[in-house]
Amino acid sequence: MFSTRVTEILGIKYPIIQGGMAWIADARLASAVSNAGGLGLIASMSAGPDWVREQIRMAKQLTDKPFGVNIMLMSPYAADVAQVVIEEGVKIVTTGAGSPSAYMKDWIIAGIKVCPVVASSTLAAMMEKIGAACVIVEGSEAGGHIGDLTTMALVPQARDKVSIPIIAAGGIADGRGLAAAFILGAEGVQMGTRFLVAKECSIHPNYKDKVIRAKDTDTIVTGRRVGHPVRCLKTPFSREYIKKENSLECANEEIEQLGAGALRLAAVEGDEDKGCFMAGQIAGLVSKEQTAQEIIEEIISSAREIIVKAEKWIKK
Ligand code: TUI
Repeated sequence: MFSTRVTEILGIKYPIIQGGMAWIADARLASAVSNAGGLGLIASMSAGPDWVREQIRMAKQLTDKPFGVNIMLMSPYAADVAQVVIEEGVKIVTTGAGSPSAYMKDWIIAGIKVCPVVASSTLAAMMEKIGAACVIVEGSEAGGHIGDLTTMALVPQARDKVSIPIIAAGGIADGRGLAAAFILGAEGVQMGTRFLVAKECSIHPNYKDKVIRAKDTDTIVTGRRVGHPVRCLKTPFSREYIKKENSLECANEEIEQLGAGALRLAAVEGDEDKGCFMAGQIAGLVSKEQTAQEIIEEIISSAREIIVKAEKWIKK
């Protein structure tokens, strides 16, 4: 056990949540993480409400442990999926890339524990006010769509603004990250990049390979100009994207067009030229494929050891 308010609220053994990665987080990955004692999430961005419903039903077959659904609020299907989670009796919902306020009342009435992802302490406080069970605060080290603040700056500032438990995300991939997050004021962590290389993660082998080979400086942020900053691995595609973003001759529409579908091309096709391989700055630390259970157990035992021995850092 590694009990915190987060494990108690979510009904899980360890305070480790798997990121709801679009086009990536399906029933297979979510159930593996949940079976290992963490919280697995199914991402809803990938397809429409029918796909999500099917994945929820599949996850119910694959695990008897709690799992959740992540709703990407910029998705054209967000409102439909918001309804599907109620119909299917999902117990935990996380949201990203916006405010879930329009759906909160219905979800709370349905008994759903809502954990929004936010990128500022102001929004964290707002989420508490509208009934969030926990808040996931995500620093800009994270992969995918990001805000401006780093995890190091964001977690303690959010801690001072809310009473509900904080789950830290962005730049966390091992026991040191978990221990550090606790010291900053979090009571759980969410990890995406580390779970990209889980054996149960069905992304294309090229994607896993790129994450495993990445070093600390191998991610960049695309999409700042069009207001959708996305952290991904440096590839011919992302370098070209940045070049076009920096070019005055290139219209915003052309830039938006370039990004459309690129995540699917990376995750499903492993397309090295046109794919957008989203990953966090911590990718350099991720060095091998392991089962979700191996990942979680390694992180928990390492964090436990670090926390117990923490006083060694002060000589006197
Ligand atoms: O949502 C994510 N990460 C994502 S979503 C995604 S799919 C996508 N693909 C192409 C372009 C854009 C997205 C890939 N990665 N993380 C959670 C997250 N939420 N990070 C930051 C935020 C956030 C940002 C602003 C949450 C709320 C927010 O509020 C703004 C507002 O509406 O006030």
